Amino acid sequence: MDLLGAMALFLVICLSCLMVLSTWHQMHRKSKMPPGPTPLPLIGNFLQVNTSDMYRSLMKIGEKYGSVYTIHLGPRRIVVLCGYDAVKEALVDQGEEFSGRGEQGTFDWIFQGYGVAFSNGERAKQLRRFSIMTLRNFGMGRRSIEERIVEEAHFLLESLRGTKGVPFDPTYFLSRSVSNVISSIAFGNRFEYEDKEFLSLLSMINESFRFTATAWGQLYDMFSNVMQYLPGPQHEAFKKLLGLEEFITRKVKVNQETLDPNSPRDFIDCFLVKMQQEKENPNSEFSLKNLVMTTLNIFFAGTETVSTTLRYGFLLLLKYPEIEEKVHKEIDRVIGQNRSPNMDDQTQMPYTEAVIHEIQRFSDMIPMGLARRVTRDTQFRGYTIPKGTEVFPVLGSVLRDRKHFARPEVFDPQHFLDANGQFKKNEAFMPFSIGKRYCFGERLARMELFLFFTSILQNFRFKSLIPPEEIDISPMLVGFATIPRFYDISVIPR
Ligand code: D3G
Repeated sequence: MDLLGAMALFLVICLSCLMVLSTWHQMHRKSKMPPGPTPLPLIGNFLQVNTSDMYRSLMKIGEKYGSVYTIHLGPRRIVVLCGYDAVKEALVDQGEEFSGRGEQGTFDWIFQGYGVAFSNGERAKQLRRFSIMTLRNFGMGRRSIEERIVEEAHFLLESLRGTKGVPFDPTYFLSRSVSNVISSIAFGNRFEYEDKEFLSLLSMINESFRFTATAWGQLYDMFSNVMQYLPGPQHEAFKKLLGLEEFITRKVKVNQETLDPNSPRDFIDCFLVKMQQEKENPNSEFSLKNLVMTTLNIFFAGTETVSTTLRYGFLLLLKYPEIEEKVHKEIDRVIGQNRSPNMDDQTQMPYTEAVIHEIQRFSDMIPMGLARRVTRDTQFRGYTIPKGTEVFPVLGSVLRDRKHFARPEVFDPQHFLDANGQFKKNEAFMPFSIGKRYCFGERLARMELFLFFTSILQNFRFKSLIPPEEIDISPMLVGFATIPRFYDISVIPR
């Protein structure tokens, strides 16, 4: 054997040893991971899940492996947490370790790790702190957010009156009003309901949100690294997200040209001022890219989640007119017909509060939560989860936890009422998630739900085209989001 041959042989032996060692190392590490179905190379546990019903697939696998298990969705290795105990122990008791953000393929395509919602580390921290403070300041400003919602509710009532009892799809009636609240904060102004650009933005949001709930969207979340280069409906969703980004980029330019640092008009202005203040700080995350992406996060999340919840809620009231009737009674008793609802009414209206909570519980807006990631090697329930591993806090499994809700599959406001008809809190109510990355729009969202809901029901009763028995309240799509079926409703002045 010549020298070259000997060296080649030596190299092959070295490489083989390395491979054996690394496999052993991986298996050793894996053995401390939570158990789970054995993955195939490249596709992981793809064959064990149904992309048109990921939530149920995950729950089924949980029945076999327990409430904490490991699954491979394509190349993604994910620790799945089911039920109140597991989710709470991870996200709250070990809050810091579970505070990283995981992947969200469809949205990552545009965000690329920028913006407050889909970022990690120092970036997420700085942007979150700033966003919370700025939203709070707007709430305490000369015109509080509550007043803004009450005013917007009047525009909504007027538009509903305009339907004159004729049945309609409520989707954009609701999203225009909900979106105008966050638009006032983000852009300093509301849109006219007939504004063509506004309607086009709302359809971009609505349709890209729906895409995340489809089987194709779920498939994309597994195989985004390949599918981003292949043709398919994901590119329609991307186009819509790009349209939203372009709109916000234009808004930012206009604000830059007209900025008065002494009187910021909106979220964008506040961010621009912060950029100025931090321009000498090399660790600052206050960049144009983060401004556009954070504004897009707030605009998107502030529009679609609340309006989809309201849309699902009205479908549920069409199904259960006796529940609608009880809400009417409480509104008449507490608010009457001569003034608008306000947030002080909330504590006086336990039944309405219970109904709104039950709508949020039942509609389960983000069933698998936004994916998290452990920020360091993490000990959890006797397992070791390596730094960077993704985590699904399955919020739907908490909202339907048998230990916390008597009839989890049934829409029943009693879930939030005690024997005396008083509002009863439930620790497993966490549609906004919990822990370090819980939804910071929660307060705003709950104000909007209460004020829009009570304003509409103070002024209208609902009429269905089909008898309640025939209304299907099961979701049309469940993926990243839960999407209710299409329906028409007519609203009759009371
Ligand atoms: C979607 C797109 C951009 N930024 C945020 C979202 C989103 C959807 C649902 C939630 O965030 C959770 N609040």
